[in-house]
Amino acid sequence: MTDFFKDCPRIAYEGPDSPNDFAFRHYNPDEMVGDKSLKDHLRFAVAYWHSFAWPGGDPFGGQTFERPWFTDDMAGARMKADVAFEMFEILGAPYFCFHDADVRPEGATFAESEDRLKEITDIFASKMEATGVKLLWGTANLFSHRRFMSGAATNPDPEIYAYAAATVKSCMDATLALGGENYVLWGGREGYETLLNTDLKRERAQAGAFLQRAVEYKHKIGFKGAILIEPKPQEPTKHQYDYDVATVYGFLKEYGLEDEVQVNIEQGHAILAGHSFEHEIALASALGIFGSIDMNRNDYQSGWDTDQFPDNPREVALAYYEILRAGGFTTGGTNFDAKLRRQSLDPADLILAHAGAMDVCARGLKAAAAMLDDGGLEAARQARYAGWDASDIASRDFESIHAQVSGSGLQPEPKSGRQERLENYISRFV
Ligand code: 3MF
Ligand code: MG
Repeated sequence: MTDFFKDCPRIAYEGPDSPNDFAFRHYNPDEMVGDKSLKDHLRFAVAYWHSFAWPGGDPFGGQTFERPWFTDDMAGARMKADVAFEMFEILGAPYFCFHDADVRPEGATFAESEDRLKEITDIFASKMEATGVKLLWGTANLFSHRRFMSGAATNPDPEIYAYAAATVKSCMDATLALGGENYVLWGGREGYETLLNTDLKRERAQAGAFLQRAVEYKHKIGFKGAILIEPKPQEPTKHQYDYDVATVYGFLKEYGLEDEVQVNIEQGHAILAGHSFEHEIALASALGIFGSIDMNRNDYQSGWDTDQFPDNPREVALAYYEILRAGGFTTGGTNFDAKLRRQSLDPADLILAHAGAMDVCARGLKAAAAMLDDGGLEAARQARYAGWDASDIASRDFESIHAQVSGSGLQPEPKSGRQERLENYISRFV
């Protein structure tokens, strides 16, 4: 037991009127919504990197957080694991997610880094056993170290591709060993800064080969979880190859992977791509590649990836509406890929940020379930397309349609899309 969270009690559900900061007002994990508890609907995960590894820097200044485990040695990594699991328990968070680089200091060689990862994986395994906390997904950090500055799979140097492939193998092994339910590939620096030095066609082919090899390896070791790509349009590189859900789908089709790989959709990345979160979720589910979400918003004015905790129940409700409409999560869940503001120094800030976010998500999910149950949006949508139910027009050729239209004096009348009425409908539930 560390004393890091000594002033933070375990968070329990106390109902919407509780004045206690350290309480859930809307997230009652055991509350049934339809045939599942809120805990099983939402499948919350804490992101190890932002909560325990990020020092609080921004482009104008470095570390603001002083954490006793920021020592860059294995003693620090072990203390970090202790604190992380203490936080999971305070929150009652059922899952966590991590990159290799979040949990162990970099070794002098690949082999040393991997040994260190194995040591921490063993520690995680016993803590998971003791607490019941599970791994939503594992992943490899293929973007922070300088070796990856020009990309990992898409690097102009095949030795970097090799280093990245070996790293993904070791992280998939760790994810399998911990019973992880997904494995995520975010294309950290898979993109380019300038076409002047870039062979775009070759780099895309490298990324395709890399993903095919990752899928092969997953099957070889019997990993039953989903492989998820996380789209993002830019930042860190100017042009990221995994721009958005539609782009990723085209890429998966090109490499024959559309039945093998799904997407982890982040709200902030959707915003950066000029989409709403619910658009990206709805598109992924329409294409059959919806997997999981990173539930963290961006600042709407700055245009940066600010990774903030969700605070808007209406926005969240529209996202969960699309998820519930698609049948809910299977292997996926709600990962808070969110960080504190750099002035939020207190250990309690970490707890309260997550507790508040869990409450916002619970409100959103309950509103979404109530809307789906009420059926108002689905009825309006069905009515809008009702003409198609009895129409064979899309299977007919243009000449026969032309003959019919020109001969019949057809004068179609436009009908209202009723957007404001539907927006008012949403307000009844949120
Ligand atoms: C960057 C992200 C990433 C991914 C993570 C998964 C560092 O904008 O969202 O967080 O979620 O790397 O591999
Ligand atoms: Mg993310």
